[in-house]
Amino acid sequence: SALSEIYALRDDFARFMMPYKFAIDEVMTKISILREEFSALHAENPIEHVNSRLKTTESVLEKVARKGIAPSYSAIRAAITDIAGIRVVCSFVSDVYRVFDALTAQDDVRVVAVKDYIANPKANGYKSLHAIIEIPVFLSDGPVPVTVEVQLRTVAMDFWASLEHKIYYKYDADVPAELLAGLREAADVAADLDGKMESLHREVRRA
Ligand code: 0O2
Repeated sequence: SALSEIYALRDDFARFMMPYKFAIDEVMTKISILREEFSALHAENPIEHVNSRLKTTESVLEKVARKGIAPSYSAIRAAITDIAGIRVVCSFVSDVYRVFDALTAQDDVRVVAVKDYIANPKANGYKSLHAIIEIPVFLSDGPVPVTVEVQLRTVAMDFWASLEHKIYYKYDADVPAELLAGLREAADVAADLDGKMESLHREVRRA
């Protein structure tokens, strides 16, 4: 019947999403191991907090429509690289690169693309280090490569990004010019704070 076909489609999509959930679990484990090991070896923890999110079906389909992606699983898999997303918030800018290096140096992690918005901030002031990685997920009938987007940033960058996100949504992308200028200014203040904290941290370590 038509109804059972619809249920079959739903189950099919759920099966498509499943490896992304497992990939999140795997990368979260990798990050907790790094976090615990850093704490044990160096008596300091470079990671403040970690969040993960699996894109909703709604949001995957909205992106398929918006970007004009062909409605096939292989096209969606290739074009939407942030179905599995992990955000790592670090204490200092140097920690961001330290965690990035430790994660991407692992044998089973393939780096697909890196966008360094810390070295090259976006026009609005957005800063973060984005890595699209691919890891194998071992299912009952063998391994499948799965893409995960990892965003690494400092607490100050995260603070800025969460406010910017709220403002952007509030104004439905039509943000007044003064507000945009204010946000860019705030991004510079956040970067100054990161610089200051990093140098204080270095002083404390020397003492
Ligand atoms: P959400 O709700 O976090 O998932 P694309 O992902 O293809 O649309 P692009 O340019 O290839 O876009 O990816 P990019 O630049 O790596 O950025 C993707 C994600 O980074 C966004 O996901 C945000 O999480 C974050 N991001 C990028 N730019 C900004 C920004 O200017 N402000 C804030 N607050 N976050 C940003 P989503 O899907 O937009 O949102």
